[in-house]
Amino acid sequence: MKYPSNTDSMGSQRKDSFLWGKAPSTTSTPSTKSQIEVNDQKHVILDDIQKLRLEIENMMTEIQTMEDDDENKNVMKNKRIQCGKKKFNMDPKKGIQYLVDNNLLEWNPEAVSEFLYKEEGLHKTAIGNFLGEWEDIHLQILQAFVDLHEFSNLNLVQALRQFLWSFRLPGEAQKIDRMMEAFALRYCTCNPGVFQSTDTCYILSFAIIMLNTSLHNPNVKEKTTLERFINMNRGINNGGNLPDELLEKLYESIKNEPFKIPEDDGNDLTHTFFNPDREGWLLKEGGRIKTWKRRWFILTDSCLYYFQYTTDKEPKGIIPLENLCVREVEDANKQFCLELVSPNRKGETIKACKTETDGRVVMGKHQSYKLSAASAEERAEWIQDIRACITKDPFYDLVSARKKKIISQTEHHD
Ligand code: 4IP
Repeated sequence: MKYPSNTDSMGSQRKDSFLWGKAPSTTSTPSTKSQIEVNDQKHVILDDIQKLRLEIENMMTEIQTMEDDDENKNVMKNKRIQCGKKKFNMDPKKGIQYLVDNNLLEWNPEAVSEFLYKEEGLHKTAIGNFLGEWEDIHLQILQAFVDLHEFSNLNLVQALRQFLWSFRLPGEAQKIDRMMEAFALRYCTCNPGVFQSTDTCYILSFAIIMLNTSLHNPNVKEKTTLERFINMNRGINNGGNLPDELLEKLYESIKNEPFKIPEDDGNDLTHTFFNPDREGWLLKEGGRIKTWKRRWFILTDSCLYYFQYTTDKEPKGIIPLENLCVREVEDANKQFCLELVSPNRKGETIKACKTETDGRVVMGKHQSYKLSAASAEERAEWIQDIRACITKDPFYDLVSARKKKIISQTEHHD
């Protein structure tokens, strides 16, 4: 930084009269030698003061500029963060990429997981999708994210409540598997000795999630009893049983208070726990009276639910897909038709339920469900997703795989 020079071109010191309030007399001549010395001293001090003044003034200007810049910088930075968050909610990977590119986030598991865990305004569905990616770095981020949860001295239901509130579980079985595996590992690390193995914790966690659906999903008519819950979990502790008191406590906890599930992306999923496998408009032909009705279909939990409006809480009808098959079918009046039929019992009424206009819930009367999609692509996607649902219930598959693993391990030890 350059300061104004305090010496003139002749090298002599400039005298600053301003500081003294009045101009030094140019006519008076010092009468004695000591007076000359005092005057000289006075001028040196004057110069020093002036120098300091200028220095302070310059510094003030500099600080002011810096403050203005900082303010601008902060405003810009906040705007970029907001923009990154919006991008994240639309496309998690792109959002994180944007934040990293703009030096707003470090690209390492700790920094990213902390961002996902603490930052406000992120959609929990987007967090779930990002954490569920299979690349190595995502697995590390998932690990770091789970490690941010403190589960010490919490029972399994309390820990699950915390965990399942911090993001929304994606619908894909493999992603759920990875997340629940990481959860079980973390829970067992925080609470050593509660379970014989992380597999036990994993299986019981699923049993609790399913119990939650059973007890609080209005569409599940047959509610799991405590006795059944205990029976379901026999032998999962590496061949041994978990204490009945523990299971009873967990059961009561879920019964008294369902899991609070994040719903931040506008989807109405109050009737189900996980993301639907597919949802969209389809035309449906009536069972007895063959009129076509436009209905909003949701495919989830191996069932097809249909609603009159997307915002309806109660479905008009539910078609359990168990024992059904789906195929393309031609129709004289409608394009892109697909049909749900019972392959073994042709001509029989399909097991389903519907709500009559007076509100009564009755058995469906369809021998087949004929649906019409908006395009050939949509029809193909519906068929593919329905087939995937019929052949595979991810939760039961995941749990039964773990149970088999435990059984084979115990047999191996015996
Ligand atoms: C009705 O026709 C609707 O298509 C119903 O669909 C359908 O019930 C009825 O089938 C059918 O008779 P109208 O409205 O012209 O009377 P939705 O309930 O979606 O309104 P499904 O069983 O398809 O829900 P049946 O089988 O109840 O007669």
